[in-house]
Amino acid sequence: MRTQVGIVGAGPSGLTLARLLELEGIESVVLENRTRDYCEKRIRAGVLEQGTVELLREAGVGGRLEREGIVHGGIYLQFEGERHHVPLRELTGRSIVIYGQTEVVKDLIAARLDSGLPLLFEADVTTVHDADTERPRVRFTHGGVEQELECDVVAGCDGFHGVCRSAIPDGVLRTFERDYPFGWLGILAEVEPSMDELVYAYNDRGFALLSLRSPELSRYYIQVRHDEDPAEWPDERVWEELRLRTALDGWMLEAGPVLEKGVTGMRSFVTEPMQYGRLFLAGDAAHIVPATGAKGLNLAISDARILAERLVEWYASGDAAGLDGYSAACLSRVWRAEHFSWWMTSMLHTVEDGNPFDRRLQLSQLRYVTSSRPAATSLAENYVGLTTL
Ligand code: FAS
Ligand code: PHB
Repeated sequence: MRTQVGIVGAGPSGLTLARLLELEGIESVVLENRTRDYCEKRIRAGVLEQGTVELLREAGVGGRLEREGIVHGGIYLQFEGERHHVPLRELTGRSIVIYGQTEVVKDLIAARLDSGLPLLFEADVTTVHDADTERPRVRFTHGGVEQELECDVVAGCDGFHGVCRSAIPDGVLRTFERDYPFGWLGILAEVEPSMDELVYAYNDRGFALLSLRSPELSRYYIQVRHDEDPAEWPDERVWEELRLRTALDGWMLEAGPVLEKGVTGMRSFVTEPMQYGRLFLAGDAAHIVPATGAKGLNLAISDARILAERLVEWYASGDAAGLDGYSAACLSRVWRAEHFSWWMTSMLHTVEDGNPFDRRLQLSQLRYVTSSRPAATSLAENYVGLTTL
């Protein structure tokens, strides 16, 4: 089998890249080791930056997003019994759209299949060979048969646990990481959201986040230990803890049937460079951010946009300068998102047996960012996504 661009992974980065290349007449094959159903049901992100929405619309996959996406002009930071509005649109002229990653993936898969272009599910990539030659090759098994895809270029869009990053020889990559002593227990509940916009709550008991997926579906999180067992959190306990952490005079969180529950770890991770020869890493394969800043999905799609632009330029002109600069072009945005995600996480999460000095710093930061317009603007422009970097 042969193609121009071999894409490993049918998550947001791989599917967006495939779509953008298709629009420019560049061939690709997408290899995904899970089933379509698994990919479409994997609950992850929920917040799209305005730039992400515009890209999906321009790529011709934004129809349902336009109809069903919920536009928000702000978020709330809650602490010391008060809920403070951060007016994102007023401060930056930009807003966010609430639209689940599951829906983005469904729309991109549907477009790919409608185009009749190759997207192989249950195709497990085992290795990437000769990435430092002009004929890199991807080995995978599909239907129990060992196969090989010869490409001009391989896009490693296979997430943090994929195989593409490890195809780069030792000594080439530098990794930078930070683990956090906590994670998030998230629930998807069949109940009308109890708030009009997202609420990030700082509380002595731990962080809580109130988000949503639709007017009928709420998406709520509480900070837990990084190795917490969801089995220790029956629904009643989750609702009680959510209420304790987000209590407000005259307001009550409405409970409802829990459809899904899971614990997500928190990690900051970057690998540099994001390329080796003809292998280019995009999305979680190259970087991970704690979800507090709502950046992971948006970064993945941003990488895909940058890689697509440079591949189009290379195929059109033969000039590899753009491709050679892919990693540097991504990393400035990646590190900005890493810092913002770390900053939001550090400001909002309590540490068990933490130093009281640190808690005073957190409260001071929260009071400052909700009382100073320049400080609130800085948070807002990072949250809605920086247009220039
Ligand atoms: P993905 O991990 O989405 O996709 C990689 C794909 O490659 C997967 O489909 C995988 O099956 C496939 N693959 C892996 N190995 C392969 C192999 N060997 N062969 C073939 N295919 C292979 N971000 C936010 O902004 N907000 C959130 O609330 C949020 N919550 C998250 C919760 C969880 C549990 C996780 C894990 C992540 C969360 N994220 C969140 C981050 C998440 O949205 C990622 O940033 C986003 O999925 C990145 O997209 P991709 O880079 O495409 O990687
Ligand atoms: C979500 O809706 O899943 C969500 C929203 C904002 C975040 C993280 C997750 O910061």
